[in-house]
Amino acid sequence: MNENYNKALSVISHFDIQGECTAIKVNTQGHINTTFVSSFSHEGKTRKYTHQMINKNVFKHPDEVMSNIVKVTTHIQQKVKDLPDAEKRCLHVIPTKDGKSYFLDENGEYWRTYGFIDDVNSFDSFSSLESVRNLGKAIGIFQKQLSDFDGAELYDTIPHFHDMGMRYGQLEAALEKDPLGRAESVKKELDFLFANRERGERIWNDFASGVLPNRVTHNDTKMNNVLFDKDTDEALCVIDLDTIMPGTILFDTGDMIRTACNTGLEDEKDLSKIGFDTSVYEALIGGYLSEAEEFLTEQERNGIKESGRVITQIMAVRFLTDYIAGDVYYHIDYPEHNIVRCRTQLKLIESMDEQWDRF
Ligand code: ADP
Ligand code: GN1
Ligand code: MG
Repeated sequence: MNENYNKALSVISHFDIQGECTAIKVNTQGHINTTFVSSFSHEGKTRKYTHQMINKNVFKHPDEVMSNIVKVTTHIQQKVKDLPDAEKRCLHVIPTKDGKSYFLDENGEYWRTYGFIDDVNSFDSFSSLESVRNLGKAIGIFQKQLSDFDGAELYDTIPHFHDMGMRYGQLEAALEKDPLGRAESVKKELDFLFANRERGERIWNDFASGVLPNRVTHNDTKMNNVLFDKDTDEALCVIDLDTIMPGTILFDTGDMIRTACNTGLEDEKDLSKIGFDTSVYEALIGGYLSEAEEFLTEQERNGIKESGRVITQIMAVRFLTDYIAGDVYYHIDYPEHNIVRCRTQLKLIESMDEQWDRF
């Protein structure tokens, strides 16, 4: 990280920011990009910025990611411009000094800068039923804001991102190689996942066949990708826009359910702390429907409950794949991190299944 830190210092000077940089901190909350927060002092005022080195292993065309983000944020900024705290309700891309949305450094790394949204919280697990209701509402609002955005203008930044069949294919390919000999130790997890494969593939198949409408979706609506007002708990801003692409709204309901309704953290080692909280689910979906009910089709409405199970399953498949492949995709803090994450997802599904008739 230190190496990247020094790199950040030199890269920041290429962005169109006034004043003098007084501090840089690292943010380790995301699993994908490398994120820094800087403070700048200018004419007696301090302003903060978020700088990110875009993960090129994950996003093969960072320029296309930035093209999507500029279009989408410009669109949303128009929608929120008359609301209080408008500047906190959408990310703002800070251009480079020569007017580009990213800076390409001498090592071929792509960097971007956003205005830092301050006085907000970002949660890794739910804090109150009210905040969860607000999360659901924010995702509904986000989908509505993009309902008149033409998906054909967007690049597919990760093609087939939520294609369960493709994800199982990646798992099989990793098993075939098994570079660290880890497959032997995860038989139980594999048995469960392969037994559930067909059920897990249905949402993608309904999306691909047109049964589910094709809309512009976020595709990574985990709880810490939403910023909450520190004082009012309102969910102000949906961030992490790298995967905005055409999709079904069920990808987004699914990931908010997966992350918000878990009684424990995504990487909790003590599985007794992991469970599906049905009262959180009711609050979350109540908040979501208060915004989204008006535009959902019957198929979408009926798929919401299943979407939480499916997105939890796809994450179990993806974490397990990365564990077997040798931790090549997600940031990890220790060698078992990905299998720990996979197991929490499987425990969450077990808990959903036990209570399936109660929510
Ligand atoms: P990743 O793709 O690695 O998840 P994110 O874009 O989600 O990266 O950023 C990581 C974390 O940084 C977020 O969870 C959030 O806490 C924080 N963050 C990112 N952008 C901003 C911003 N503009 N203002 C405040 N915090 C931010
Ligand atoms: C990644 O970028 P981040 O940490 O918000 C991943 C999501 C997963 C999530 C699991 C581009 O999200 O798909 O659901 O980790 N993003 C990408 O925590 O793969
Ligand atoms: Mg994120």
